[in-house]
Amino acid sequence: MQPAEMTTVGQYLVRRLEQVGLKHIFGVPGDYVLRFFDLLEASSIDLVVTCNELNAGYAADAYARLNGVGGICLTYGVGGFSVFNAVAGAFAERVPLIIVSGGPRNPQAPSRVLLHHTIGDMNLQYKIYEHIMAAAVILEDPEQAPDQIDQTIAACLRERLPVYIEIPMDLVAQPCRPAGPFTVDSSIPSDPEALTEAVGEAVQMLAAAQNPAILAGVEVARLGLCRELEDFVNYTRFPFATTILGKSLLSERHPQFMGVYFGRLGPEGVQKSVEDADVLLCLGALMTDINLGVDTATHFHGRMIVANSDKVGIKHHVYPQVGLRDFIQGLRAGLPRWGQAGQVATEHMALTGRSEFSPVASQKITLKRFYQAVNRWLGRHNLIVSDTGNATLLGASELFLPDGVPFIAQAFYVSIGYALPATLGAKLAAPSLRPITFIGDGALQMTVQELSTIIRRGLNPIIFLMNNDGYAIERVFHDGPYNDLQMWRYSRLPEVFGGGWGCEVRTEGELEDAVQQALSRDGELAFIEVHLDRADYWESLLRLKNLR
Ligand SMILES: Cc1ncc(C[n+]2csc(CCOP(=O)(O)OP(=O)(O)O)c2C)c(N)n1
Ligand SMILES: [Mg+2]
Repeated sequence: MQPAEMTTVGQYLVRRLEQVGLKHIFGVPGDYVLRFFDLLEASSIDLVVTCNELNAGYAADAYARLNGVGGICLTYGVGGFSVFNAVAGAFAERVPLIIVSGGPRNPQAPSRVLLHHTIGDMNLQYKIYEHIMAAAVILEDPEQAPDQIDQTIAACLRERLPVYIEIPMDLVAQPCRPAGPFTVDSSIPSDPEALTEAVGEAVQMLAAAQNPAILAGVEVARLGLCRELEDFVNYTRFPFATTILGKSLLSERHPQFMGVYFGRLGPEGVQKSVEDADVLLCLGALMTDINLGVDTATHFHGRMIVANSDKVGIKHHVYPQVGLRDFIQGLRAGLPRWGQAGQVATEHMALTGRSEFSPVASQKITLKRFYQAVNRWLGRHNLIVSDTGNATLLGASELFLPDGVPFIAQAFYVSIGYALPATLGAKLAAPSLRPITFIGDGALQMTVQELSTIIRRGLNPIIFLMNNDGYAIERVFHDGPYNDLQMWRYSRLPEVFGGGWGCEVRTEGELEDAVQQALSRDGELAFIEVHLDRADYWESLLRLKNLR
């Protein structure tokens, strides 16, 4: 090949990252990755340097949930190991992430000294990551590198899971063939016989059902099947709920929408409607304890059809190799319409609907009324980010969202501290939307530094810091001094980090004023500390505790 037709391994990788749709990548520099960082700086990709790698991971995760794919770039060892928890969360929740790590040197080249950021074994980071990846590779040979890069990125897009590419620092500038066009067939092929049998059995069950219902989950969004699901719901007229991880997949104002199913952790009415179904059709719902409200839904397996991205389980047996898209299309073609249209009383609307709430100025804020208050002014130009905790996920899951408002929460892996860096990633992925973020005081203390990057980039989320003086959700289950936190002067944080506007509120009147201020300051961060009673627990949490 003539030199003019060559590129470098580093440039090849950057080009592929551009081609799959990364407009931003999150990371922290270090010497093993600096040359690659230079290439990113010279590309169309905006390199977002976060305060630490864990935060880069959470930011990229949220970015990927909205953009379809996200990217992280970091140095070896100190960077790679720091981001591990965020990547494990992405793996658990099926988030497509491309992790690019610098490497000390080509592992083929021997060294007689121990290298910094390593503990001796040069393959250790790769070996650890391999377990939480659709594919992982250490690039070693410039001739093979292009194919290895392509195969690894294709696995990310096809399987909607993280992948790991380690690029040794001495390989970045080595010549390789140029990057041509790149397309990935990300459809999941079905075994025709398994598909026909699975559809046949499911149609039979659903056609005979008196009281069927759909439980839709996050894989529908990951696989880009929201339109198909909507059409299916409209056609069948079956009532539907979503899991918490799948919240806002479809319009929450749809007349057949029953609410967000969270088992015992959610509203009793929604729990009853879902669990009373004589056939429950689960579409793209991950069968996790949290999605199912810890332990409630496991006992109706005999009435369940569980279709995931690449298999269908009916009652107690499984059809492998059945793609979700094909299965929904098969059901759509085979099922008669259900007779009883539009009869679902939307439990959800009754709980948090706009009309119910009017603030009482001097009344102390309670959790339940806080989320009702928020619901009055949410609009289509918002996106919701929630952390995990008594004062956050349990309340945010009950918001009655306007159509198309994304809901981002790590609602299965539930690593606290996710929401603040996720706010950064989500805002960069959807710049026209203003994030509304709910974070517990415990969660904030984990990743608070990312306020700095949010301010540095001039982003405008409205962040509610839900201050209940400690790890409330843990207190419910088992209390001890370890659930206490140092009390910070949270509302002063914008000042500490150098921008935005902060305040603290205790009453409904103060909350109303703060929200008006935040809305009028449309172009900057608003940080509102909400003081709550220590013992302001959701009833559902207390119910769950009593059953344990
Ligand atoms: C990274 C991480 N460490 C520990 C936990 C265990 N954990 C779950 S919830 C929680 C407390 C959350 O406290 P806070 O954010 O203040 O929310 P609250 O329940 O008080 O509303 C902890 C420590 C976790 N989920 N993730
Ligand atoms: Mg708390």
